[in-house]
Amino acid sequence: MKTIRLIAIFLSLSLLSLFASDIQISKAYVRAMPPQAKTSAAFMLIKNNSDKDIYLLSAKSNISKFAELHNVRLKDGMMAMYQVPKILIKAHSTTSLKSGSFHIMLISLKTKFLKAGQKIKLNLKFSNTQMIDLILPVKKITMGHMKMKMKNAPKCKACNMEHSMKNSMKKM
Ligand SMILES: [Cu+2]
Repeated sequence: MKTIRLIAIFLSLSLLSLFASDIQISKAYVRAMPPQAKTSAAFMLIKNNSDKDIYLLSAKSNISKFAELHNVRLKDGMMAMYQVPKILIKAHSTTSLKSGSFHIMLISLKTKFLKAGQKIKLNLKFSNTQMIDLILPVKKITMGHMKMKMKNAPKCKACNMEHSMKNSMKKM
């Protein structure tokens, strides 16, 4: 009984500390890549529990030389990604890092084969001085928008998949 009560206290304390932190990360993962791939990307939901806007300023990973903050835009009919200096997480809102939108680009992979089931480390730095260390699972992306692909659809450089322009436009 005593143990159970202790566990209960511990759980409620850790819940408290979760709610106390301004930034909360959920559904984080890294995209599995075929052997010899040089890049991958990390996706997640970033929630801002505070009354102030907070920016994600930088990322670092143990499996790549560089980790850049990226977004995606339509350029000359092609999905092109570009580096951004920071990613805004508005007060009391959630910013979604997802395929076809903001993402953390892992460049110059140190591992030869980033496959599903592996775990990688990611460190995130925010403008409120919060630092978050994450252990992310590597997952295969099975995307809904694969079903929506059209013939001759341009390849999205961020996710390396084809998706229909209509679908891409909606995401911009
Ligand atoms: Cu990118």
